[in-house]
Amino acid sequence: MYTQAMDTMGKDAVDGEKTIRSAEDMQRQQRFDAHIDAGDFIEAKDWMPDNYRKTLVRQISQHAHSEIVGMLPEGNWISRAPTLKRKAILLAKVQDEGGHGLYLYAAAETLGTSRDQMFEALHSGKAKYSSIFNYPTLTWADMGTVGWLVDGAAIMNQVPICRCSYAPYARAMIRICREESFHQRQGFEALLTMMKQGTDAQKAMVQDAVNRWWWPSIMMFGPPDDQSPNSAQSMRWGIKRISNDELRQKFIDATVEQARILGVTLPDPDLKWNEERQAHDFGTIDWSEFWRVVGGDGPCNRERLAARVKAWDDGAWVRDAALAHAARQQQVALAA
Ligand code: BYC
Repeated sequence: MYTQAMDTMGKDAVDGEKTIRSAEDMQRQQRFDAHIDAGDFIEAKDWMPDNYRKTLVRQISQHAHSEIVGMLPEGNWISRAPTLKRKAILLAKVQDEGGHGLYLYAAAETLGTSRDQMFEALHSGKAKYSSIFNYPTLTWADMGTVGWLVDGAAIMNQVPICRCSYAPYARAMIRICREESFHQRQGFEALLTMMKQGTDAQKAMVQDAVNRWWWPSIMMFGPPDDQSPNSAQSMRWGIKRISNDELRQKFIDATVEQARILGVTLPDPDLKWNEERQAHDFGTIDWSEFWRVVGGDGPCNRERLAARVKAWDDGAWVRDAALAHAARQQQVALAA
């Protein structure tokens, strides 16, 4: 029930192209390939291969679920934010994440999948969402750290998706990235305040949060390229523009300097500049932890899914009322 181990909505998408059945199909396929090769965008009304569609539904729906589940660890702190200003910022951020989920569900719907199908996949435990949201937010410093590292990793991963070949996804990502950029900065600023003006206990709280979030954040980019079954085809289709490992490296390189400004230590003794590579070397990532969390056995997988299912069940009366109201409005319009 709680596993993220598969997403039936498009799992077979990665196994190659659908068999081409007719000369007309072949022409469409050639036109599609030519568009992709030219770097053109594909719109919802355009013909596309089944597996391209399924891969997009898989990725976009997982992305939407991540935004919605991602509201939970932060929502936990709205009532406990230390000042009114921090509460207002956090509230706005969590609302933004809800909005991102909606843009993304809407983008996935353009591919012919209903929102109910996507929710059903999430609630039944079939669909994946980002591993990062299965970790607990234990202190207020976690809020700043999630903004700085988690939103920072999200932006690094998502900016290239603004150039994804599927136009409705790319358009949604442009707005999302602008907002994520604000989220990352507010997280960094919250930590900077604690590190520069805080007590020793507050500084220790920040360091502890960074120690706990660093490795899960660099796992967010997904498995290493040579163990990423979807990458080659998604890169060929222009869905992914930059590989998991390249993005992870860019994130690490950008974050080291920010950590220095904050005055925190990143918890990796092997992290050091490599002059030859012009990049940072870093320690071994515990991929068994990543796969355990993705497989449903992280610290908070059960709690997160139970919270989503409860929210869905508790909201049933709102959906029923909205449908009843819409039906009545339609009756009134017909009678007029
Ligand atoms: N967690 O072949 P790969 C946010 C799965 S929202 C869980 O490399 P792909 C934010 C992957 O799905 C963050 N599962 O896959 C929100 C695949 O399994 P399936 C979410 C992961 O798709 C609120 C298998 O591992 N961002 O940042 O080529 C507040 C093999 O991987 C993860 C997005 O969703 C993971 N971390 O590449 C703050 C961005 N990584 O599906 C922040 C859009 C991999 O074959 N998505 N898996 O069963 C992507 O860019 C790509 O889907 C990924 C994975 C880079 C994540």
